[in-house]
Amino acid sequence: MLTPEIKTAFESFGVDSEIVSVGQITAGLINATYLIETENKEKYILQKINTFVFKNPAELMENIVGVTKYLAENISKNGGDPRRETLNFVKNTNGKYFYLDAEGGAWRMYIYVDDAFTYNKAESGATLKSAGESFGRFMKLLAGYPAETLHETIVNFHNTPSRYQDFLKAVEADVKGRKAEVEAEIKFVTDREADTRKLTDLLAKGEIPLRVTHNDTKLNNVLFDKATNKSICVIDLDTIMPGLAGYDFGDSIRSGANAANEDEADLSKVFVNLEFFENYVDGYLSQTADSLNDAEIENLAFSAKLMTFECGMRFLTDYLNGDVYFRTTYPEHNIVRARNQFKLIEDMESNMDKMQAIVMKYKEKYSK
Ligand code: GN1
Ligand code: MG
Repeated sequence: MLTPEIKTAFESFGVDSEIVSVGQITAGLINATYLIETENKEKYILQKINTFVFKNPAELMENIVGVTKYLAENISKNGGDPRRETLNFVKNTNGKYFYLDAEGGAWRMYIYVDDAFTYNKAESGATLKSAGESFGRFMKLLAGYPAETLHETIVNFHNTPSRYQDFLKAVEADVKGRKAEVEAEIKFVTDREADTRKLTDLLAKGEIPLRVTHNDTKLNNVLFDKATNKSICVIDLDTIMPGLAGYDFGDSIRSGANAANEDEADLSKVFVNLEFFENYVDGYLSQTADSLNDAEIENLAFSAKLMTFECGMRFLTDYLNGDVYFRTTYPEHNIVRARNQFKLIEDMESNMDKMQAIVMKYKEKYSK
């Protein structure tokens, strides 16, 4: 599917080889992603950045290029392979790391990490453990990064109280007349309003710190090696910003410890897989137990519930707004996703004591 706009965008990066094939990767819900193979066998990922979601591609790419260069240096110092363990972006012939097309579309390109794959749904606990290690290591590697130089690519991205206000506005506006059919889901959200403030209150009181976080840690944002089945690196770096450890931990659990895909419509298949949860906690705390404070660790299990709540509420908000944010492939897609997340929350609520005990077990194991 080589369109003229893909060809022009690719050529603007000055690669000295012709395109032989283009495939679209549809796992992500925001940007348009293409795998480009060239005559000289090099493969690239070319992405059209969603500028409805990311208003300032220049600042976004400044964050990403800064962070990936920093990671590459540290990976090399530690004897790793920066061509596999982080993304490597290609400079455009305009001297920047992105290209603006005639319609104002913003494009960027990085070298494809070959012999790798992603999971939309985990198949074994080992996958979760490996993903937990990767996201834990990512946070640890970025502990020394100058956080004040990072731009806020989406303002209030994980500010759950502010997301709750957006939800209330969508209910009030009801632009698509869908409110009447989702009264039960609306009540599910308003019943849990008090939860929305818990982490932001702890931050305001200084009990948990801001860190450099990834903020979009769903399982399919980790690359796994085809040969070893181990995680190689984390991708989808658009939302790297100062954030809370719980955001990254929680969003991974929301996606990776769900026994089903996030858009599974059969809710009997949706529940928290406690074995997967334990494996992720093990991998994550093996890397981070020493750097996180007690309040951060004590709120990890709650963060899993909060991130599931926030995401479900965002799906419901988007459904009410007429599906303007997340990529959907059928009209009920967003409400199916919201119901799925709400079912997962109910299951987490009944298992919260067990989840908390698991976190405390690994805190004990890995704290020095
Ligand atoms: C989006 O880009 P992607 O598909 O990895 C979204 C996340 C949601 C996720 C739900 C920038 O992630 O916040 O949790 O969909 N990213 C953005 O699947 O909004
Ligand atoms: Mg993604």
